[in-house]
Amino acid sequence: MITSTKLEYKGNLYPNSIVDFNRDAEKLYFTTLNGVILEITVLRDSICRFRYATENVFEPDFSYAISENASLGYNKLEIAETETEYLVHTAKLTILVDKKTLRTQISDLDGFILNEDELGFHWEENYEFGGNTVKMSKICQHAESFYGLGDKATHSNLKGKQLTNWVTDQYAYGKDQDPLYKAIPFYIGLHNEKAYGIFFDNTFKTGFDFAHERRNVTSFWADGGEMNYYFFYGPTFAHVVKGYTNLTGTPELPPLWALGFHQSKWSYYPENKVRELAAKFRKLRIPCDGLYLDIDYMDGFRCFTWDKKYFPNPKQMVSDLEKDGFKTVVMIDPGIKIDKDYWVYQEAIAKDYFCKRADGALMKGKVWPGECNFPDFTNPEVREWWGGLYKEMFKEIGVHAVWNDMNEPAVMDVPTKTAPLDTRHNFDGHPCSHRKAHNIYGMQMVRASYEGIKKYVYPKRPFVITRAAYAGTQRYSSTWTGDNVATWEHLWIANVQVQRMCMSGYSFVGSDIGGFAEHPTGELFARWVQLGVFHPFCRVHSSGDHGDQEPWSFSDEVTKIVRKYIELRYQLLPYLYTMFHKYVKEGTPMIKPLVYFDQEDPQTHFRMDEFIFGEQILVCPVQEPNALGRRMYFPRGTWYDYWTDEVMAGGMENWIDAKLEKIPVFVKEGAIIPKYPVQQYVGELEIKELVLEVYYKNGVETSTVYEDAQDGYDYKKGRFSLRNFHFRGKDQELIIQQFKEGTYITPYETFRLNFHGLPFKIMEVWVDGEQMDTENLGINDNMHIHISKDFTVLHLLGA
Ligand code: MIG
Repeated sequence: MITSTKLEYKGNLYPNSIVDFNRDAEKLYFTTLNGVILEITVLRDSICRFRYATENVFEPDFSYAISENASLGYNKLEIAETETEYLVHTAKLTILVDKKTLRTQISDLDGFILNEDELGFHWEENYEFGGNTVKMSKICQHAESFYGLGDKATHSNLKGKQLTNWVTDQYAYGKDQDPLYKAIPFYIGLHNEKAYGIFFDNTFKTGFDFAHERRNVTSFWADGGEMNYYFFYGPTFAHVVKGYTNLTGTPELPPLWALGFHQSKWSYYPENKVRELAAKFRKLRIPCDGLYLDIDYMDGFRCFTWDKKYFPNPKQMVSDLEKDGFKTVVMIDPGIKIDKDYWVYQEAIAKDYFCKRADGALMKGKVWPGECNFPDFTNPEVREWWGGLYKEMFKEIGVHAVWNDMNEPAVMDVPTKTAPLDTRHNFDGHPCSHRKAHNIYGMQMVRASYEGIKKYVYPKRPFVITRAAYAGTQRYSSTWTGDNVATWEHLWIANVQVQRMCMSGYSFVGSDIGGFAEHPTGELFARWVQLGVFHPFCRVHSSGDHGDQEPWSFSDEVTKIVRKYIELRYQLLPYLYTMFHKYVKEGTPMIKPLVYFDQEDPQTHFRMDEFIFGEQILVCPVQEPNALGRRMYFPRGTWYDYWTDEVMAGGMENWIDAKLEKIPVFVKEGAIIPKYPVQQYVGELEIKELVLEVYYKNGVETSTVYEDAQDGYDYKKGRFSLRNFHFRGKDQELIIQQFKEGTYITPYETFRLNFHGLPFKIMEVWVDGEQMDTENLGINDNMHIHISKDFTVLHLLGA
């Protein structure tokens, strides 16, 4: 039914034929007869943006997701034209634009189709709100798999699912429940061993359908705004995820203590309870760096106040805890109590900083403090003010970090659980309703917190945590997966969610270890700690109303197991910190599902229990009660059992014994894993020696160790130490070359190398061309040697 201006079919409107083409540097414009404009921007040879206007007009171009530090620049951009299509060539891709339908097709240089429009862009006019419901449909390729999309608590491969992105306070969510706390509209497609990604940068409620409604179609849509998506080409998973992560940004390095173990509960109060908790950690010698105060520290849940009955002298408490190696983390929520005598409320009213309804009344909602108003964090002036509210807490009282909760925003006693949709927002000068601002509200709140706190903790590094997030929030904050439940199913969910978040550019993430709602058994708690120490953010938290959830709350056996794993986490801190550095620098996810690790092995496409921690450690949690072990899949390669040094061949499944004290952990052959001694908290001990666990391989492998002052910004001036170890093993010989970058002088000068799987007896040891007196090296059972200098080349000869 082509009319002169519109092409309509089943209520949807479609573009018709292209009548005009224009190029403006890296932007290409294709205009149709009925007023659709497709703007293709070539950002990099492998990254292109597709944006569609209707009625010939684009919206102002603005995004909260995109990082200012994204790398841009391409090597080639050429346009060709045939009778039926335009062809856009970059150094990596060809994009075909059909002249009749505006549909696109993206192929690699071999002409292999990576992604193609089915119906392509189409839309429906939204008569109620104005604007369009914008839609895109793509052909789902043969045996295509889908991954990503943030915190979805569902099978890692999304094929066959339909999902929604609408940031939601989802207390005690279940498996497959959707939506949850995050909106990250980014997915990865994989077919024929090639991966690509799509990021639909639209903050309205978005929907994704992965061959659910129609077997051969993948589609996505939004309740408003523009069809505006980025395409990332692989062919590797790594390239796609890093491309997306680079575009939406990475955080700065956190202080190292933020990677330690943290203990939380709703709530630890009064003060003597907090002090007892701290003392108990030290007495039982269970390492811990962070203690959390939940909402009850406040005076009547008023943010930025203290309940003086419970905490008469917070400054003293925080400083005493700090002397004992603990950092205090406090909660701040977005709802500000309507109370004419409360200074934060007064200021916000005076400055007109609260959100308003369509007709100008203040937006009101019930949360913990009772009736509240909510700051409009999408207004830059409000963010600046909000950041300033932290001054006393950080500069005066000395609090170390903040967690922002309820920032979906969560509102009680209303069916929508959030702000009314007509609520107005500034949206950084692009005024809109809550329909558009909802998904980024929490992001802008934690951004404001981060920016304020960063000033007040300077010259130290800030650390903040958020519950709600949109794509790009990883630049400002770490996050947790919200109100989970103390069940075995939730242990499974935690594992999948953390992997998925890491795939979605957001690596600094963890679950409430042990479960938030309900009470875990000692066994479940122990299993969850075993998993949690391998998550970037490692915190026990619980609702506190079903019994205690501290490492010692179960049995002596559980306490011992928990201590052992927290100690392992502290030993692995240099490894974890190196992972974090790689994430910051390269956008490499800290945790990788097996499909990321080896996409050419189809076995990995549906695996989700096993994951790679960093680059070289394979972990597989036990997720069932009463287990004595489990079957697990070993990706291709050769793996050492971390506990026994037994060597396992990859590319197959195997049964692994894992009684309660053991989680299956394996190390890739050739890896050099750095370790620190166990400390009760980060910085307790001066590191006198770096332990290197060396896993022999007949072949080559590289490993890195990143270190710096563990806090502060000197590392940005080059004061870091990046050790690149090149390992080369032969039948009776082993060479480790070390290449160092950075000017930071590590506090230790000696190395202890522990060898695993060495197939020969060490006869000679050469360090930088000098033969060592083997007597003095402390060669012990052929298992380890001490080296008392920072070597460049270590050469072992054996027999
Ligand atoms: O309505 O502050 O997810 O971690 O302990 C509940 C109390 C509000 C929800 C958070 C949880 C926190 C709790 N909060």
